[in-house]
Amino acid sequence: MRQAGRYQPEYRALRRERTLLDIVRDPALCAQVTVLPVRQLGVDAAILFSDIMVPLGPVGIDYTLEEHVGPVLARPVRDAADVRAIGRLVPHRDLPYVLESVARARELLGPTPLIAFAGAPFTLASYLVEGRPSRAHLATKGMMWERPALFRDLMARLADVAAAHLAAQVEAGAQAVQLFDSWAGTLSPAAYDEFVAPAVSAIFSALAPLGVPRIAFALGAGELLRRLRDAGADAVGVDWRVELATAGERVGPRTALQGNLDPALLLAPWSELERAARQALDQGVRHPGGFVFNLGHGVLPNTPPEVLARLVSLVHAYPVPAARPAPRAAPRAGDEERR
Ligand code: 1CP
Repeated sequence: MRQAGRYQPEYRALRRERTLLDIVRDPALCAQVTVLPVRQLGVDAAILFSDIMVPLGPVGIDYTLEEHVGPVLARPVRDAADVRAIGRLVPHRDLPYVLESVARARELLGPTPLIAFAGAPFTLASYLVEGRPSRAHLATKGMMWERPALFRDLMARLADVAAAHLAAQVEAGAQAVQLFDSWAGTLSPAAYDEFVAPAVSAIFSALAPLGVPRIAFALGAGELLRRLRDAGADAVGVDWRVELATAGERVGPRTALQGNLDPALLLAPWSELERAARQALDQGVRHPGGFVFNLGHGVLPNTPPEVLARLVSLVHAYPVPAARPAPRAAPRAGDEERR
């Protein structure tokens, strides 16, 4: 989830001098910002400091990240000419600073893994078509229903951008990828299947040969968990609207779970936070597909960093039951002779 950000006094101080995109374009600084939460909180992995909009500038989208708002476009993507103007991403040419940041962060992190991320096609499309953050995504859904072929073209172009961006980050050293489909939960399952799942599958298929874990996160998308698995996710992010035990039943034993603490609990009395964290751990560690303790969405800006650090210690102190021996693999041809 978002690990670096406004809850950190150091980040706020840095942002008084530099914009978010200044930080992203300065690999030495970006690597430091990426590593800071690992050093301060003791979390077990870093996520590269960036934003889902970063690969869209080079493919022709003119946007700004507005203070306290988010991505705002100079001109929303509304018609066929706008969609066709979205080009292909060539990461080594277009985003050399991101690849350099990955390499530098890896050097600073030592054995701690680095997660690369990208925005998923529907979530990116919602910023592009609405032109700014939106709750109802009406213009985006409007394009989907009124101009389905155009919308599918948009999804396919954004899938190409995300796949190229993620693959290049893995080649530069990232050890896992996370696809953020923050707004897919606003879709009906039928609309997701028809318009979005093919694009998400294309991304995960393109990444399969790289052999890194592929994590899919969608907010408010309990009904989509199985679909994220079917699109090729090795792990699914779960938010607090679905219990981890239920999420585990939905995805089955071969897909890992990640989540699912409500970030608002970090502002609650410690006893409440502890109770909810233990409940997540109790359920998560029983899931045979594996479990990554995490928040159900990004850290809220008014979160006290020391509460996050205390939560990390609680998770690390939790007694994880010894892994059950893996079921015996079926004998393979040739096993008999070797015995
Ligand atoms: O270090 C890290 O943890 C990486 C931080 C990170 C991530 C994972 C940032 C920096 N952005 C993102 C991804 C991102 N960006 C998502 C997907 C994850 C999620 O659902 O939270 C989304 C939807 C965005 C778009 C975006 N960028 C918003 C949300 C707007 C909305 O629709 O509500 C905002 C506010 C931004 C700006 C931004 N990006 C990142 C930060 C820390 C900030 C805010 C603070 C700042 O401007 O410095």
